[in-house]
Amino acid sequence: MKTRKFIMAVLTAVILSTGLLAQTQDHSKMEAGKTESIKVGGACDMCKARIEKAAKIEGVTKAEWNKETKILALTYNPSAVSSDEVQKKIAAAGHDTERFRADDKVYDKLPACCHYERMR
Ligand SMILES: [Cu+2]
Repeated sequence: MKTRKFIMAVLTAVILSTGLLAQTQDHSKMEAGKTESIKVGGACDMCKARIEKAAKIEGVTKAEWNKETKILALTYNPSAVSSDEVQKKIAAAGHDTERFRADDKVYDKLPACCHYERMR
């Protein structure tokens, strides 16, 4: 009888933990995802690397900038970070975004190949 009780206890524990796990996964899925397309000024592959590096702050799960369209595909957790915060970081790295203009001093220091057409 003791063994049977033990087995029941183990089974209950397994079922409970599976349930908890499933919940956690759903939860993270819900929080993982706001995706936005943001226009960011840039010119070359060095810009791409710089923009994406600057955008990848905490709460950002994906940042991919397209050299041709100048669009940054940004996926982030809205409860951890805002689009503005990310855009400020990008502007601080020398790249104009839809909402923030990069500091001229920072822009001037970029390599010549990175001197894109200013957006604002
Ligand atoms: Cu560049």
